[in-house]
Parts: sequence; structure tokens; C-alpha cells
Amino acid sequence: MEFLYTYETLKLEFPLSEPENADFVLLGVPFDGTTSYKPGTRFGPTLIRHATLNLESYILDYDVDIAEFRIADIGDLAIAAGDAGETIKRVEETIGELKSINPSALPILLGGEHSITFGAVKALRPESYVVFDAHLDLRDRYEDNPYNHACVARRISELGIGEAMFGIRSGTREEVEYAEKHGIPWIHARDYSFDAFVELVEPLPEPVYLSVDIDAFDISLVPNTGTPEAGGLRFWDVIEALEWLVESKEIAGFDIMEVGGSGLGDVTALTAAKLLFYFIGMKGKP
Ligand SMILES: [Mn+2]
Repeated sequence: MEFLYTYETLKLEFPLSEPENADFVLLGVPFDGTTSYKPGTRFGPTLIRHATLNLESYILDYDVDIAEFRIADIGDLAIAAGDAGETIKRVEETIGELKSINPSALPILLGGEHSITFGAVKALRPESYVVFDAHLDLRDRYEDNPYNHACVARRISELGIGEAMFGIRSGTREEVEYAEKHGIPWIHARDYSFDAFVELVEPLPEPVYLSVDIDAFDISLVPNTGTPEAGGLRFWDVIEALEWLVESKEIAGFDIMEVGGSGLGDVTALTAAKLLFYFIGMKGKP
């Protein structure tokens, strides 16, 4: 199976399925064209895949071996360098192509900056958007670009998709006012709890698109990301929330975004890879 905009890259080490009959389909999006502070998320997909070499495919907590699951990796998207709008369009088309050949596949994006999530959401048209992020990302424009990474939640909100945000500790007064006006609930990282997560997500309609901006985690876990912020969430807090979510709601798509770095074995990529394996394990367990 060939996709219009993808190319081969480093893949997971265990046997992989073809996209036509996979339950999980990975797509890397090595784009950091609008990154405003710390470049390098273009290397995120490669760094995450490489970091998985360090991990056991057997997940202790769930007694499952994800190497036995049907997982495909369709490689990396051929991005349009510096052009977030065109890259988002290619993501939308590629996810659309994938869903046309395998409607039951769960797409998993590895990024790459957060702006790209908009392409996946447009292709999948979920009812709700649940995001872990340090940032509100509700700006109308940033640096004159509506497709900047700081605007992704705003673009998604404008599609009429309900949102809930967790781990927030950065935004502008205008973004806070936009969230209030449009009824977008968000939980500050210092106020985060499992109960607060369930309370906000339970009423959301399905299916849900789940996005993890890696900067939601405490900065010590994810020092290499586009816009790092101190004071984030613990790893197990996010895993616990995701476990409840995959049990309780239909998931349309999942992504792990804003993973940066310039060297193999990077802490940020190791955090992202562990999250990836846990997500696949909890979603695929019988
Ligand atoms: Mn962020």
C-alpha cells in the first residue's frame, strides 16, 4: 500500500501489519515550521521510534504484548517545509486515504508541532477533542498565521467540536476569555486530578480525538519540546486518565505531539515512546 505523501522511515522493531488490516496505524509528521521557541520537533517521529527500541513490547500493567497486536507504520509524511497550511492538508488527505482503505483503523500521529493535529481532526471529524497541553492554543492568529501551533485548539473549536483541556499553565487573557465565551473547560496543571478529568470528559459526546502535547508533562520528563513550561503533570496521572478514557469513550484518533530533541536516547522521546506503548496496550487489551 502506497500513500501519496508518505515515505519509509525507521519502524518499530517487531512484526508489523499492513495498513489494510491493522488496528493501529502510525504516521510520523516531522514538521516544525511555525515553532516559535525551541526547534527540533521535526525529529520527533524518528526519535520516538528509536526510543521504542529501549522498551519491552510486553506491558506489565495489562499483561499484553503489543508485538502481537496488529500495528502498521506508514512512515513519515512528506511535509511542505515551512508551510503549515499545506502540511495540514496533506495530513488530512493521508488520514482520509487510510480511513478509506481501513475504516476501523485507529490513526496515531507522532509529531512534530501541534498545528498538525488540525489535519487529523478535519479528516476524522470527531464529536469531541480532549487534549493534554501546557498551553491553551486558542489564539486566532500567531505571527499572522492561523495555522500556527498556538492556534490549533481555536481552529478545532471553530469546527463546532467540543473540547476539554488538561495540564494548562500558559495562555493569554484573550484565550481565557475565548474559552469562557465558548464554554471550553480547562484544568490548570496545579489543580489537575483524576476526578476533575472524569467530570469534564464524561459528558462529552463520542467519538473523541485524543491529543497529548508532550509539554503537558512536567518539564523534567520532557525538556526537549517546542515551548517547554515548568510545573506540568506526572506520567502516571496522564496514563490513569487515558485508561479511563479508552474504557469509557470511542476514540477516533490519537496523537503525541511536540516531541523535540537532536540526539538519540533523548529523555523527551523516551517519555513519548513509553506513552505510545501504554496507549496501544490499554486500547488493544482484551
Ligand atoms: Mn503546548
